[in-house]
Amino acid sequence: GQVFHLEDYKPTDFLIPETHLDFSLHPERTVVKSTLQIERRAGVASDAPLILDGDDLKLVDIRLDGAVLGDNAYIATPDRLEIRGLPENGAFTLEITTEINPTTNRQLTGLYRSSDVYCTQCEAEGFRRITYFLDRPDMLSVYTVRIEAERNEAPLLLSNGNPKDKGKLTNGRHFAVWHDPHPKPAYLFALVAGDLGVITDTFTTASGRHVDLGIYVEHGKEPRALYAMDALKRSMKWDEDVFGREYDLDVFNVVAVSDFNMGAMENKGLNVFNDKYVLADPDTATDTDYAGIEAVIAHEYFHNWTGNRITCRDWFQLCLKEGLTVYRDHEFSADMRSRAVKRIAEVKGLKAHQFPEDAGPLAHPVRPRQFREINNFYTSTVYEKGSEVVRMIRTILGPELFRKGMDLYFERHDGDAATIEDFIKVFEDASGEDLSQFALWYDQAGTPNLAITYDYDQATKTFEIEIEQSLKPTPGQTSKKPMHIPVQFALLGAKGRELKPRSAKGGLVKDDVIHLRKRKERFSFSGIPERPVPSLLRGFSAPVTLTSELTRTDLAFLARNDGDEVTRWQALTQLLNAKLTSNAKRVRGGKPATIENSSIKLLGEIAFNVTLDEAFRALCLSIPSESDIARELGANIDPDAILGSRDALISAVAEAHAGKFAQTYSELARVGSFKPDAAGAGRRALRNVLLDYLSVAESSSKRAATQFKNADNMTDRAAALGVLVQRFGDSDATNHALQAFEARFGNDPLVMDKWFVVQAMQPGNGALDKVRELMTHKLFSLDNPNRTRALIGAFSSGNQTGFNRADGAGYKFFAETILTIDKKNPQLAARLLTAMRSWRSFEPVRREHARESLANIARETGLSADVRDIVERTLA
Ligand code: HT7
Ligand code: ZN
Repeated sequence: GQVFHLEDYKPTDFLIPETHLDFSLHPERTVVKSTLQIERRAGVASDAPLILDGDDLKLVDIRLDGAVLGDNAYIATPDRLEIRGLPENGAFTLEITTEINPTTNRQLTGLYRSSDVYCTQCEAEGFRRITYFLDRPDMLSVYTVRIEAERNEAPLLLSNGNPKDKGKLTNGRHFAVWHDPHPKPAYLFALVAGDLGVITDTFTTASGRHVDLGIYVEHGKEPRALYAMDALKRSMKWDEDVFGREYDLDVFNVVAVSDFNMGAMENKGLNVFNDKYVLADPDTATDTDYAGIEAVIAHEYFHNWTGNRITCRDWFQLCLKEGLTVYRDHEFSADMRSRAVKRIAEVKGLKAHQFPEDAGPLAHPVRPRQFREINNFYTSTVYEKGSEVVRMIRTILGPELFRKGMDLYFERHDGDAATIEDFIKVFEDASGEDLSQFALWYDQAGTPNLAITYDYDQATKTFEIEIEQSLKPTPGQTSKKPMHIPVQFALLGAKGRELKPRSAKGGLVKDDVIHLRKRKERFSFSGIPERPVPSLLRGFSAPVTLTSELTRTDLAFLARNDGDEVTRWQALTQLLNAKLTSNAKRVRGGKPATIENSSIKLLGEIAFNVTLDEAFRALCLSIPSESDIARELGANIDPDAILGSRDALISAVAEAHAGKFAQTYSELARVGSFKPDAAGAGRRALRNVLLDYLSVAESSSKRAATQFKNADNMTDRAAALGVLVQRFGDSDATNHALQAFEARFGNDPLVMDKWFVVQAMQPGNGALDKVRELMTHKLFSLDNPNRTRALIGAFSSGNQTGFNRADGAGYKFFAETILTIDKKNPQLAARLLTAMRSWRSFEPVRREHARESLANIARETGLSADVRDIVERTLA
């Protein structure tokens, strides 16, 4: 396939200042008439052809300035429309009519149908599946859209911008006209038509603009959209308060659909959502679901400024809108909930998803410089590491200069299709700082490691920290330059008291931030009265790994005393990981795991420390997952040995503290009625980790079965079901609970996804047959991304032992399934396949099975560009 390069960027020869679209909707034969006002750019030769993008299109009619074009004036293929002999003066009107079939469109890009609702997904290159166009993000146009459809089939007709007109037609049809005054790229175009229920509300902006809000969902599900509406209003207010950004249209609509490739889409004034990120009530949604809805509603809303008003010049700049918008939604959630707990969750997510991406064959820079398939670059690196890069700018400049830079960005680039260079420049201009070295974060792939050594001199009361940064080669990048890495820190004395240095020498230190800029640097702090324990990378101030000389005693000290919860949690995790990895090696070598009392004692202290936030205690008590341990090991991974090591630690902790765990578990039950707030979620999280420990200590499914039966909310119900399946496999208690869940929620596919996930995660060799069996369940379908992710995605990326079977049967099944999915939905297939990116880290037997299954996929002739790109890079 073709490779696209950042260096090759060239502006278009033509502009399309105005776009009129006229849709005549029909399930199989939708007719789209597009009327484009086109202008040749100054300086472009008058004989330059106009070449428009298409994808799988059927051209019905084409006219230039009202006259039908002769056959030799243009060349049309399904993927391209080329027109020559354009008017000398370079300004003309082009009318293009295409016919498309939304019903057979199972890729879920372009115009498709989801449960009889017509909807669109145009990012990144879906608009070209609707009509021929200059389908690239720097082609901004003002859109007017007329939609016509059967009144019965589609009483609701929505598009971007403000409603302008509507009316009845003959033959049971009707129409609506929408106008969006803000010029936008085609990827932000949206249309929704169908029969949906709605909840409405209003928001008045700081300057007094009255905005009508609507959230559209399947009839009967309206009450489940109330939380999303609340989150939307809070997001609108927060963006005004924190970034000074107001909404700019008369309406803001959100539509939930059940077939969607990703989480949601920020189309101007008409966000389209995966219903998973809209629908919630206590009975059907967990605390995690509520937090996800709040975050995604905010994320898509925040795109209105970071993405829509200021968009990307080209797709290489994707992190310009995604990294920044993730940063903004993280900050929003931190303000809505507990900041420290939110930050730890982000760090866990980054380490679980982005670090392995950066360490494997799919590693790429936050701003890639080349791609074959842009859909494969909606990655954790672009999104989450992209957000970390923005956070580091704030850490380096401080909050005031960061805000000044953001204000300048909005002022200078409103209405632009911008680049990362533009973004960095506003912060340089606002602060006077040189960020050229910092900009390497956008270009160099891989996770830097900081190797740290310390030296304390009692005589001079001086503490020295030496840091050496290193970055391993990644695909296409063999040598790396030193980066500017902000390391937030404190020096802790007895009981965690912060010791303030009298002065700092050596490398640059400003306030509580060490600015590491050389490959190796020494930082020397004077006036330190006692040997301190350094608390480094506070707040996880940079996406790096640390290798430090801290002893187990130092780590335990930090886990007990650090005033920064992130480093506190990090120290505990490091202690546990050391044990878990060494035990995994022992178990693989046929030796029993060993656990020392100090870790058990430490975990107990945290569990029962009522001065700590319950959510934080829950995070600390959640032993690193099997994939966390695998990542720490890095090579020669044996998932069965890892499970053995992990279970040994859980059993030891559970047995040591069973009595007090039981007491705390009971105390936490008195929480009153369900509220999806941070405090309630924290209590439930703690209680549910304790449920797992207690079930292990008591060797009984009774407690989990009782919690399952009595739960008045989905968080507690799903957690109990998880414990039953994970700990008590095919027991009567487990089967009984699974049947009860199905009997109650069997008509609600979104809720049943939890039932698919929990079974796909059942540890051990039995999971594969279970997954095969569940694929025949009446609710299961490979056509639906949520179902597919729930079963195939959870199995392949969440079930370490079940998927990575030593006999390779998990990989073989997965490869076959990927090929089936690829024929329907290449984006989904490619994304699922990334579950195999760390195949080289396994022990030799599994590694060989994995390689063989990947090679089988690669050998297939009819592969999509999406899957071919992933499989070839994974094997390279
Ligand atoms: N900007 C949106 C990305 C997206 C997407 C990309 C490719 C294919 C389908 C898609 N659906 C949504 C989502 C976001 O980051 O807000
Ligand atoms: Zn986004």
